[in-house]
Parts: sequence; C-alpha cells; structure tokens
Amino acid sequence: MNLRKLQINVLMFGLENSGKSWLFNQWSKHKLIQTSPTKGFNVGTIQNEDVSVSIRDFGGQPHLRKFWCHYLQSASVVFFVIDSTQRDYQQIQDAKSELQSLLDNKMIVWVPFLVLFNKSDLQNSFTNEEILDEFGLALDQQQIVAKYTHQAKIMRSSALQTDQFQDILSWLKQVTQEEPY
Ligand SMILES: Nc1nc2c(ncn2[C@@H]2O[C@H](COP(=O)(O)OP(=O)(O)O)[C@@H](O)[C@H]2O)c(=O)[nH]1
Ligand SMILES: [Mg+2]
Repeated sequence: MNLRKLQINVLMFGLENSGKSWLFNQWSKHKLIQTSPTKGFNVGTIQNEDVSVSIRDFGGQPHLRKFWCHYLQSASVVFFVIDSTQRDYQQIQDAKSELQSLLDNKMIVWVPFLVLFNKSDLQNSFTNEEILDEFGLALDQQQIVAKYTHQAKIMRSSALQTDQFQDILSWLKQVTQEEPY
C-alpha cells in the first residue's frame, strides 16, 4: 500500500434527477442503467497511482436534503450537480438555495466546490448567459465568495462523456494538496 497516497473525500449533492448517480456510475465505470432515486447514498472509490477518491452520491429528494449536513464533517471537496435542462422556476430556486446553504455552512468554510451543470449533451442545456443570469456563476470562475471564499470550478458535465473525470481529477489534486512543492 502506498502510504503517501492522497485521500480525497468527495460529497456529491444536488436536487433529485440532476444526474448525480449517472455521473457516479460513469466515473466509477459502472453501467449506465436506469437509476431509481437514491434513498441514502451510494459510495465508491476511484483509485489511481497517487490518489484515492472516495465519492458519496447522496439522494436529492426534498425530504432527504436535510440529512446532507450530517456528513459535511468528512468532506474534502463538495460536488454540486445541477440539471442544466431544468428551467422550472421553483427547481432553479431550490437548486440555488441548496447550493448557497452548503456554501454558507460553517462546517465546510474552506472546502472547495465543484459545480457541475450536467446533461450538457442535451441541446436545451443552459447557455453561458443563463448560467450567469440564473446562478450568478461563470464557467471559468475559480472561487465562490459566500461567507468565506471557496476555491471553485464551474463546469458543464455529461454522464454520457467517458473521459471527463480526468479533468476533474487534476483539479481535485490541485485543490486538495495542502502545500505546493
Ligand atoms: N442526456 C443525459 N441524461 C442524463 C445525464 N445524467 C442523468 N441523465 C438522466 O437523468 C436521469 C436521472 O439521473 P440520476 O443520475 O438518477 O439523477 P440523481 O437523482 O441526481 O441521482 C437518468 O435516468 C438519465 O435518464 C446526462 O449527463 N445526460
Ligand atoms: Mg441518485
């Protein structure tokens, strides 16, 4: 066992149907089968030579969201997934307020955030302007200022894309390594 292996604990949140479980399955090379709503959470570990990434994919239905905060203590990084084809006003408000309350949570004040605008393979996914107008986020943004400043990456994602996790992995390594050498 490589004792120096970097351990990264990712907690993945987002409203139901945003695509968390599909992303999780794609990244951990499970089959993209029709998923049923996640009740608690799925957990999996993605290993490579120098890093071990544990990902917990939480259920996002309204009655499950209140349990998210119980797990925050173990987070090295938070992923927040948004269905970028969902234009329902209330759904956008709910996604925004759940993201904001995670950003504001004092247990994870310095934790980096990856915000994924998912289902980007679909034609009706949000444009850059919509991402900015609706969520106040820009794709090249590197930090989100809430009560504290979180390092951040804002990107489009698709569970149908096979090689996207490499990009995410490089970012994860960069933001979780305590001291640059
Ligand atoms: N086209 C497309 N469909 C997706 C994508 N991700 C998820 N889906 C669809 O959205 C549904 C809900 O995804 P799921 O991962 O279960 O959402 P969760 O509730 O956030 O875990 C899936 O059954 C897929 O049909 C994506 O990136 N592209
Ligand atoms: Mg799920």
